[in-house]
Amino acid sequence: MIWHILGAGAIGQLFATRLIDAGVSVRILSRQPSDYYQLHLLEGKDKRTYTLHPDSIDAKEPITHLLVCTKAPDTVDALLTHQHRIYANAHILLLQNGMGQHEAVQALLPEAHIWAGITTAGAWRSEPFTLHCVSQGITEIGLLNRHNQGLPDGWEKVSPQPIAAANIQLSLWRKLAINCAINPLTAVHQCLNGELVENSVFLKQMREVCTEVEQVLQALNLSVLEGPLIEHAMQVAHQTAKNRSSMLTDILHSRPTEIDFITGYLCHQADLLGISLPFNHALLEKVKSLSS
Ligand code: KPL
Repeated sequence: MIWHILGAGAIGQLFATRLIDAGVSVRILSRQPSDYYQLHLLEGKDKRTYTLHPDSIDAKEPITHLLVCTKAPDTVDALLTHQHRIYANAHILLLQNGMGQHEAVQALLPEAHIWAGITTAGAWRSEPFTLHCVSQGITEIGLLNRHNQGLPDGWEKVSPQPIAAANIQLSLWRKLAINCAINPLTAVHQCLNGELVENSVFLKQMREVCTEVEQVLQALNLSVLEGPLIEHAMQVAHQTAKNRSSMLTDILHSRPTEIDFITGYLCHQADLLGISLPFNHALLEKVKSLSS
């Protein structure tokens, strides 16, 4: 079994190293063909070097296990590039922020096993092949379109072991709710996560976002968190105080953001339910205007 990896940014590279440590063969789907490259992983006082093998676009052998760590908006285009090699019953694991892309992948690959994952692991790259893991985090994985209580092939040996989520939809909503509360506001105010709790104006806005998100969660009968969302969002903003959110990072690098798959997905669900979310709609438009 080989796990191919699509989207070898910091999270893709981190999970490549974890799979290699678990004894699993890994191939990076890359646009720049080369025989192999050395990846340096720095974690606490540890420094380890891994050899990663890219697969060129011309490679022919079928892909049976595919980990997707691209940005949510890039998912479908990235899969289309490799679709001719993807085995009909392949296992596809989407380990990304956001919601909505999962349905698009199911429509594209209707016979595939579609797994979804969320992670709080934190990693960043100081250079393309120098990866710093700042937090091991917790990873949850579950199968979206079939009944299964376990983990995908090879992932039982990954360390730290991911949680096999009994209801991954709930986990996705939990992560989405936190991302709705933090990411767009940090993008609009161009601030670090911690400033959302330190600045009373930003905090008031985060409360407004959370109140609206909770309306949608209640209408969908999803109990994703114990206690109010604002408390969890404040805790995450506090724990990641010095972090620049992924959405702000995208804006600062003039890259497309994941707003359509975070606040956009929330607003779309609210529209279907006939719920109005003025604050989140305004944030959606504001972030779109910043990234256009
Ligand atoms: O997941 C995140 C992100 O930046 O995308 C948070 C939780 C906001 C941490 O930065």
